[in-house]
Amino acid sequence: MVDLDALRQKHPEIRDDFTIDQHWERYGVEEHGVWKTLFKRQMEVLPRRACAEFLEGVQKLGLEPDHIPQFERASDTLEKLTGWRVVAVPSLVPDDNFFTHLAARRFPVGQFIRRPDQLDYIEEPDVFHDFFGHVPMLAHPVFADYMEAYGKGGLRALTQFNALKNLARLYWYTVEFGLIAKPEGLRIFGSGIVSSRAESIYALESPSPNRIFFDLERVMRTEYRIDDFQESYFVISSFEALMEETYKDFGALYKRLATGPSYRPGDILPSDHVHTSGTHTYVGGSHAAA
Ligand code: HBI
Ligand code: FE
Repeated sequence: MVDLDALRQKHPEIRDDFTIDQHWERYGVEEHGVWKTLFKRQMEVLPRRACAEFLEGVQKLGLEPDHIPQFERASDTLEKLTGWRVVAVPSLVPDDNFFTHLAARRFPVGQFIRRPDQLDYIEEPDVFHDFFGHVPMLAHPVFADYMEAYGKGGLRALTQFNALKNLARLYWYTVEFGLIAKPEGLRIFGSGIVSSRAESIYALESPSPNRIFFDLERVMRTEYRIDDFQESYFVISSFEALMEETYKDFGALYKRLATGPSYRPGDILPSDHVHTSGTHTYVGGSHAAA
């Protein structure tokens, strides 16, 4: 949960919408050095692993290898492409605030960057996870539409239905950890994967995880873990197909989701359209031989 007092303590200038000023001039050599190290590592593993749309986004935004981006300048470029802007936030913001920003085509990006001893994993989204992981995909018009629709859906899920949990799963298994099927093979678009060197390799090449073709209700019933690699990845056929999903009747869907099963992250169901089943798979609930 977000501790509002601590946040206001640390960022007295924080605004009602939880945005702060980036103060780009305050980043020191060490912080730009962490960006430089992470950027270089990722650009070594992402060609032939990240989808072309992500790599094109990095290029269109003119992301510099050696410096943390200037949000205002990058937003001017991004806004011309898809109407999105980036706003600086201290870290996680409350759900309703997050969705309100997305619905207005503003992407909240953590202003801080992880320390050199935290290169492989951090709990809270920092500027590298948020900007390098999320912002390049916002340069893609259809994905940019999906993210706005997600924000609007999030506000509805919060206010009209008690369906935040289901919607958070949809975000998790697409925006954060989504894969896409391309003629040349599976490619990554999820931010949690593209901002992690180890998971960029694991998600596509390890025999361990399941890779299951996307189904909206299946994803919204599937739990997820935040502290380890994913046990299952979901595969979309195109960003257009993902966008089409948002036209479905979510009211009826939420009603169905209020009852019925939730699935464990590693489950594979008889109804699943499986791309590859992992070595740890629970087939139909029983523990398959590893
Ligand atoms: N805040 N800054 C930030 N970034 C997020 O990704 C984020 C958030 N608050 C809430 C939230 N995500 C989740 O509730 C959604 O993913 C559902
Ligand atoms: Fe994220």
